This record gives sequence, structure tokens and C-alpha cells, in this order.
Amino acid sequence: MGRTALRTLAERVLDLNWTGDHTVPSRSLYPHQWSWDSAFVAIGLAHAAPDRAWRELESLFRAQWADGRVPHIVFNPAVPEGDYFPGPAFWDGPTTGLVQPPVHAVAVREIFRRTADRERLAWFYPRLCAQQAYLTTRRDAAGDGLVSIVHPWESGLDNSPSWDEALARLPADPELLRVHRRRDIRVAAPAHRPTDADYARYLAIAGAYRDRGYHDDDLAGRHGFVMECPSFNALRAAADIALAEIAEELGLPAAHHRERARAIVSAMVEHLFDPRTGMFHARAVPSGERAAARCVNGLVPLVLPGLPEEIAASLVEAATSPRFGLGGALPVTSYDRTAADFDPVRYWRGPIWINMNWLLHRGLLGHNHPAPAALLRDRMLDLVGTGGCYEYYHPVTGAGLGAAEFSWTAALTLDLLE
Ligand code: 2M8
Repeated sequence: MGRTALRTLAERVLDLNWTGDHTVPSRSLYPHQWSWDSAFVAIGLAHAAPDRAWRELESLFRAQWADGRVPHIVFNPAVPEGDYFPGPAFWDGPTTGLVQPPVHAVAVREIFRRTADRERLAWFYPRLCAQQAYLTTRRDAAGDGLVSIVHPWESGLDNSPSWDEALARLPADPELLRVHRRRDIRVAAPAHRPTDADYARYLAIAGAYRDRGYHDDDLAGRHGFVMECPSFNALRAAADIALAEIAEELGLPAAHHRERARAIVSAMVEHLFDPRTGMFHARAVPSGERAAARCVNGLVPLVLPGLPEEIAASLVEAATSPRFGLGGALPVTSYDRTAADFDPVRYWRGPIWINMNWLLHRGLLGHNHPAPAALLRDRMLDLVGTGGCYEYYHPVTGAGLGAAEFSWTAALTLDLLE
């Protein structure tokens, strides 16, 4: 498909999924507003419909909690409860109490670059700072300067092998799935989604957090799933770099943002980088055990400009190895292709995701690898151009998997076309 046709296709998907004040990830599987999806969508809309890009994030931040957290799903009250599970009845409120990776400051900076709308930038700045403050003060469960997630859903990489060891220690109560019926596997192929055992654990962890009123006191001592995710923390440091630029634009002090970004990068290198694998790994709190699996979230820290060059070089080497296939016929996989349990169709356990590759593309450019960056961009555009804007793609055939007409794939395609 030619580049103009691809742009038209991507814009059409975003139009289709626009509800009037936000974009749903996909009409079929995800009929509400998701936090990091909206950030990626806004980055694409900044090119095609900048006013809509602002409105996308404004609607999300209107749902920000008093403690600063930006919820991972904002439920649309017009959507019937049965259209998504777990919906508002499970969470006991108009949003979930979980968060997702904070890509929003980067998105706001991108929209501002294209609109120069200083008034809207000034509206977002304190809200983005409150989002970071929540993560910094309430979610540093290990006290090591890194944010902990309290649910696999918070990583955005739901069933990534990064969480296998931690989840295996928790009971998978099948009763929960008798009480609550999954909707996703009625809309998508069950083999392409997390398993029932995964979902039983997801519900148990979310229910425990909800039953404590979504409090973050003593997470390490009281909560069953507390993990430091490398991509979540990298995106949080990237947010501080974007916030520094936003603060400067508004004539406000910026040094504390840069300082915090530097501190996060040092803590990540100290606690999450494994020199033996040459990449970052998720880490359990309080045990400090690093997950053995090599997953794409361990490559995403390449987006950080402040990463020591030898570490950036080792990430590029790991990404280029047969494990992830950078530079090959298709973009990078979500999991190590050579792992015995690599699964080409099951969600975050093998398939190719455009948002992860878009982040790696930025990282390659930032660390001065223009040739592999250009090749990766072409591979992504070919994949979307051939298959359409799918949620994820088969790592051998390139066939589209999961939801068709998926918003962030469309949005990031628009950004790559610029
Ligand atoms: C997926 O996660 C949701 C739960 O949040 C689900 O499976 O129902 C993930 O891919 C996540 O990263 C994404 O934000 C969400 C909506 O696209 O779907």
C-alpha cells in the first residue's frame, strides 16, 4: 500500500474509534478509554487533527484522581456493563484504580510542538506533575527510586512472561471465573488472549487492591503482586524529560525534572539491568529477584537519552540478535523468539506490537542508529500497509491478530509517516 493510502487508512481508523471526546482502542474489544492508548493516539492525532489530540488527553485528565493517579481505564457510562469485563461494577467506580505507563507528558509535548497552544500546555503541566508525584511518592514500594506496579495490567503488557514467576506464586481460583464471565474470549480468539488461569489471578489481585480502597500503604508487605517494570520506569523518566521541556516553555524551573530523570536512569541501571543478558528485566518487590524472561519491556529503556552509551549499545545488540530480530524481515517481537515458550499468537508472549517498536525506533534515533531506525520504520509501515491496523501481528507470517482497526497502531503509523 502506498504511503498516501496508508495515511488515509490510519486516519479512517481513528475517525471510526472517536467518540466525541476520546478514542476507544477498538470498538469490538475495548469500548472505553484507556490511559496509555490515549497518549499514543494523541501523538498520532497531533498530525491529523490537533484539536482532537488535546481533547483526547483533556478527557482523560478530567478523570485524574485527587491523589494524582491517572486511571488506566475511564469507563464510558453510555456503554452497557456487559460490553467489557471487568467493568465499573467490578471496580466500584467510574474508573479503575490502576494506572498505566505515563506516556502523556511526551504526548503533550508532541501536540504542543504542532500547535504552540501555550494555554493548553499550562493546563496540563500541573496535572502531569501530579501524575508523576503520585508515582514517585506512593509507588516506590522498594524505596529504591523505582515505581512498582501492583497489577500486570499496569504494565500494559498484560500476560508478558515478565510476570510469570510472580504470578505462579499466587493461587488461580477458578471460582472467580465462574462468578465473573470473561467477555474478551467471546470477541477474540481464546488462543490469542491470556489464559483463564491468568485471568483468575488478574481478578484476585485487582480485587485485593480494590478491597483496600486502592491504598498504597505498605504495598511490599501487604500486596500479592509488586513488580518494577523496566518499560514503565523508562517511560516515567522520559516523562520527566518532557516535563523539563514543558516547564522551560512555560518559563518555570525545570532542573528538578532533569534531576529525577537522571536518578531514575541510575536506579534502573543499578537494579534492573542484567549484564549477562545485556538487557533490562522486571524485578519483584520485596524479594529483589529479577525475572529471567527476556521481554521487549527490557529493550524499551533505549528511549532514554541519558542511558550510558555502553548500555544503549548492549540493548541494540540484544534487539538485533535472533531473539528479537531487529533488522530482519519483520519488526521486533514482544518476547524472545528462541524461548521454549515463545507463542506466536498469544498477546504479549510473542506477537509484534507497533507501540513497542515505535518506542524502539525513537530510541535508535536518539542513540544515533539512523540506518536500523529507518529499516525498522519501513518494516512497521509495510506490516500495517499489508495487514491493516491490527492490535498485534504474527511474528512469522506478519498476519494481523487481535482487534482489527486498532487505534494506537493507526496513530503511531501517522507519526511514522511524518
Ligand atoms: C490490553 O489490556 C486490557 C486491560 O487493561 C485488556 O486486555 O482488556 C493491553 O494490551 C493494554 O496495554 C492496552 O492498554 C489495553 C487496551 O488497548 O488492552
